[in-house]
Amino acid sequence: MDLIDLRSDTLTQPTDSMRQAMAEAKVGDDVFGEDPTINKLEAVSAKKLGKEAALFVPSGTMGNLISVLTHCGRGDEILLGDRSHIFLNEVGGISALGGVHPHIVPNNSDGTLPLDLLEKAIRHEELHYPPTRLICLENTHNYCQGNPLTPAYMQEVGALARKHSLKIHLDGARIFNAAIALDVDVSTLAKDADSVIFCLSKGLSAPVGSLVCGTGPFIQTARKMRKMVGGGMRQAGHLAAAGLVSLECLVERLQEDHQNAQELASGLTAIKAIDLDRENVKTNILFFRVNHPKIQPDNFLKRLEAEGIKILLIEPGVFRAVVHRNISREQIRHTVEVAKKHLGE
Ligand code: TLP
Repeated sequence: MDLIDLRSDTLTQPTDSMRQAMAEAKVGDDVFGEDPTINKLEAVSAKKLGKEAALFVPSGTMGNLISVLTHCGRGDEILLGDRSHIFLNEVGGISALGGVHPHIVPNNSDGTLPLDLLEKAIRHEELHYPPTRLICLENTHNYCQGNPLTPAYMQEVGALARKHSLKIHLDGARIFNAAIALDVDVSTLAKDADSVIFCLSKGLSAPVGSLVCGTGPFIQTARKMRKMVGGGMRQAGHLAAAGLVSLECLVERLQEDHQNAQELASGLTAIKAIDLDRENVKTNILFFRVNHPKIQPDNFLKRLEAEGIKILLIEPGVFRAVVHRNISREQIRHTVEVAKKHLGE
């Protein structure tokens, strides 16, 4: 059996039709705004997300950074979850490069931020305080087991933001997974956010790329920020061509990944030594712990690797497995069998 790589959905390989579209793409210099394939991807993305405009960027990390830089100036404060990707996994870029102060609010286990704590965290005008400008949310919420935030929750945060004249940025790296899981249009999830990023390079299988979406003026400034951080690409239409295939052909199939994640969750939950919150597996991401008297987490990882299965030990004692297009139902079943072999029934 081929390697079963469950470390991330970023590992998806491009499809044959993507490779063909990349080879045949009409391209131009995007810094001059002259790459027709990028222009098309930006227009399609903006329309899908229900925003006026969009900007193609190399990565989700850069998309989030550019969005925060566009909303905030040096010394401004943003509110974000203590489990959010921007806070945990983006090298502190918003502070290091933007001088933006992160004010963290503890995430609920479903990835939401408690509204009362969020409101309490908003600063009033006072000599000693940095001004609060922005609330950042994440959908699906990676470190909260890929949980999708609902339109109702987005609306509540939207109302809170408007009440306090704050903006909302949504890290929607996996927003299409959220839309599929909740059976809503992606634009419904984006509606209350002033800016949204989404990634093509995760479950949607494109090799590279993310989009920042927002109002026309926001994207105009974001384009300048992209240039500033060195993200102005040239004939990147070859990459955008793959992204168009993602959006046209690979969104609906995310459902398959969610079903396979259910199968994996149900198989792993049946193993006594595995502690997994099965009810809260809603998309393609599973988190679990292994409580075995003789097998320590590092050792479990090594045993799986020796059998051609890779997962991540994402924090001490906590494993993450992410299901994606290059993982078949048969590989899911095999993974469960291998886990059983080592941990017992
Ligand atoms: N997440 C990666 C790792 O960085 C953890 C993964 O394997 O899940 N927002 C969210 C919610 C993400 O999960 C990620 C990537 C990003 C932003 C950043 O995207 P890239 O990798 O394109 O910079």
